Amino acid sequence: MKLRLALAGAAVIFLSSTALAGGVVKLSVTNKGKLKVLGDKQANSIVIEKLDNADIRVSAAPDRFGNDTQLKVGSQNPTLAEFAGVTAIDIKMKNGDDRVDIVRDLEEIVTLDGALKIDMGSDDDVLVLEEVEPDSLAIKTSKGSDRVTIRAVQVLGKTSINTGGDDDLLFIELLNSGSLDVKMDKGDDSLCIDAGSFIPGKIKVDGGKGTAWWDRIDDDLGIEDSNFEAEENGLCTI
Ligand SMILES: [Ca+2]
Ligand SMILES: [Ca+2]
Ligand SMILES: [Ca+2]
Repeated sequence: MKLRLALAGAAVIFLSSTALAGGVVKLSVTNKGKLKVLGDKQANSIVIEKLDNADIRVSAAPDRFGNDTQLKVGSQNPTLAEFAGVTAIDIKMKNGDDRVDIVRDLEEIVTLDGALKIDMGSDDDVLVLEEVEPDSLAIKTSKGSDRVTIRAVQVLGKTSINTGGDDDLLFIELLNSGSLDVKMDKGDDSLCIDAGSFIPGKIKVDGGKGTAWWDRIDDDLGIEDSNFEAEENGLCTI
C-alpha cells in the first residue's frame, strides 16, 4: 500500500518498503527551485518526468541487475517523489554504472526555466534525454564507457557535453540549441549527429585522443574539420 505524504519543501512522496540494493539517491530542492539529485558510489538508476500539474517526478528504477535504487527525501525513503516549483535540475551520480532517463512519458515535456546540469561520475553510465527543454544543458560523463542519447531536445542557450575518457557513444537526434560544445576526450569514441538538428550559434566538436568516428553530420552544421578520424556510415543505426 502506498502512503502519500506532503512535506514542508513542497514535495509529495510515496512510501513503500524496499530493500536497499541499487544504492541511494538523495533528493532536495533549494528555495530557488533547484532540484538537487545526488547519487552514491553504487549503480543508481532514476527516471525524471514532468506531470501535467507541472510537478517534477523522480522515480527509482531497477538497474540492469534488477536492483532498485532507493530514493531519500529528508528522512523518508520513497519509491518516487514529486516536487512543485522546480526551475533547474542539478544531478551528480558519482561512481557506479548509473542510468538517468529524463523523458516525456505520457504527460508533459520536461521544460525548465533554468539550467539542466548532469554529472554522471565515473564508470559506465547511460544517459537518455528525450523531449527536454531547459534554458541551458551541461553534461559530463567522466571516465568509463558512457552512452548518451539526446533526442528532441531544445535548449535556448548553450549545450556542452564532455564524455570524458574511455570509449563513449554520443547520439544527437533533433537538438535545437543556441550553441554546441562537444568534447569526447580519450578513448575510441563515436558520435552520431542527425541531420535534423539546428544550432544557429557556435559549434565546437572535439573527438579527443584515440579514434573518433562520426556519422550523418549535416553539412550545414560545418563541423567536418574537427579531429574526427573518419566517417563511419551506419553508426547512427547502432
Ligand atoms: Ca552512482
Ligand atoms: Ca557513474
Ligand atoms: Ca567516458
